[in-house]
Amino acid sequence: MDLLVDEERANELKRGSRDWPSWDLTPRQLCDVELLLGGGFSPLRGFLGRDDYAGVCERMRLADDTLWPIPITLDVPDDVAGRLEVGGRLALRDAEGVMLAVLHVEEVYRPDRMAEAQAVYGTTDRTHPGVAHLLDDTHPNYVGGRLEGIHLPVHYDFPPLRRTPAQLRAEFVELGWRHVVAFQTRNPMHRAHQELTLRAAKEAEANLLVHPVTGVTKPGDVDHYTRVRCYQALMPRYPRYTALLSLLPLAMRMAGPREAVWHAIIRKNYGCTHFIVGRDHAGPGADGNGIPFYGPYDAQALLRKHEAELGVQMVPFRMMVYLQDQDQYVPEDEVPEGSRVASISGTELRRRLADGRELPEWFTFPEVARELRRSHPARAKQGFTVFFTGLSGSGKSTIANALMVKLLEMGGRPVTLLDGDLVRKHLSSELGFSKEHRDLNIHRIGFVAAEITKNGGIALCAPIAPYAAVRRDVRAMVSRGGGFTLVHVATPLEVCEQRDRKGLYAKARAGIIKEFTGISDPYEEPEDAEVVIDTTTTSPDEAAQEIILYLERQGYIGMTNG
Ligand code: PPS
Repeated sequence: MDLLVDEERANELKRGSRDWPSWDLTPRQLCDVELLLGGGFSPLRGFLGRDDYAGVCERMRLADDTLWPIPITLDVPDDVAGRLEVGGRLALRDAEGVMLAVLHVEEVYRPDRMAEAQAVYGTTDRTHPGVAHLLDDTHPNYVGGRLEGIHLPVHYDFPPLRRTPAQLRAEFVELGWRHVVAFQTRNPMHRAHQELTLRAAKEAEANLLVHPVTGVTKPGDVDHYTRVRCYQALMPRYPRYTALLSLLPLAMRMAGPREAVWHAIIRKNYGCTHFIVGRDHAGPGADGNGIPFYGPYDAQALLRKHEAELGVQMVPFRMMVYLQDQDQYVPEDEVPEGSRVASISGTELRRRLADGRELPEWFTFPEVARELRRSHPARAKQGFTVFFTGLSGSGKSTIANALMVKLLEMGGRPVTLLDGDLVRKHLSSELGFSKEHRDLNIHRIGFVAAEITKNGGIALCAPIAPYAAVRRDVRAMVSRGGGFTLVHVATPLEVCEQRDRKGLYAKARAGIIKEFTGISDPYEEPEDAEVVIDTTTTSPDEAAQEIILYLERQGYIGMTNG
């Protein structure tokens, strides 16, 4: 299928679109539209209507019996569904409002998403990311209908590596590749993957297509920019002219066995004759009780049943393990008895990356490790936030200032101080001290701190931040891009009030200032602070030193800094 129309028809559709309802596609829907328009989802010509949808859920087949394992549906909210008419059109636009395609509305229906989850994923457990997305993040109406494509979504990254199915098929012809084995991946490729793909190509007597997913993968995966640089670094490890790297803008569902069948169909559309299925293909991992959603070789079993009908040959693989004495990777069922084997799990790898620890050469090629390290620098090079919380007059600003000076003296990273008073002047001047306003104020501080941290700087924040929930939000926001340390300046209220540097406590007691923290407004003591300081007994210098020592122990400052 090629659903893109010619220029004349595209202009006609653009003119007509003035009177049609519009829908801005979500990132996942954008991926689906790209694969539909380019023919990656052939033989589909659009989003599934009710009969096809029911067939796919119940028996993995479209209404006309064609094998198709994953529902490709367009979900929209009630207000959009309410404006649709059967026989009408819906303009599908990207995030900037550019019309990519027109949907000829054939059906609008409300799916039973619980039943869909059970049928497609075999579970309604929300720890499965595909199920969580379906039940919590999809709109309640599906719109079925044929698509006319105006143009494909635009990608500004890695243009030479992006090919439509037709382009890739033409390239195989030009290269004289008659047999092509595709390798699907959503992770960086290490030595085990390289060995596996090389063996697969030899076994199938085929050339190799490294075909990583760059659309939507599992939450928490290494970002696709880093991964693609890793694949580019790895490609010269294959014998010359035998392997090709191309990107697949797919939104994965993590549906294990059904997804393996789907992946094989997609690769056939891209011109491949063989498809590698390893251990736990497209598996979402384990549920809340540690039990895997799918058996390690369920995907191989399901594809095995359908490969003849599909006309794609599966190349099954066991897990690859490292033989220490031979310095070699072999499938786990070929390990000679008594040999010493080694492996690093995905979790362990993520931990090593986060901690800035070494990735051994037996595990990954140094050129790949270098790319991973560039986007996951050692802690001493990552940004971090130190977030102070405590009553007014507890000493937050004084300690934050002392800490800032010490960090500037050390050098190496830019430091920004987001002091309570400063923030209220520049970022939150319109806000008061209601819970709602305080939360908004802390969210703003958190947003700025997260940006600074993500970009490798140090943010020191010193608001009162009396509410635990919003402090937790900030921790989560900042931690995505670097370190977060909560410092509770726990100077008791009596001491703060006795000092009353700004005369505010006297005013609060007299009722002149309302909603004053500790007097007429709550302060929720943190239970998750990494450092607790009481300035009754600790000087600002000692307090700053204590935080420096903590940061050193955590690896954020140290020998490699500066
Ligand atoms: S919050 O709750 O985190 O949004 O507060 P913050 O932005 O840190 O602002 C606290 C400073 O504002 C002054 N101030 C008050 N504090 C608490 N309650 C009330 N009602 C209030 N009104 C004014 C006070 O000087 C705080 O500064 P610090 O440095 O904490 O003493």
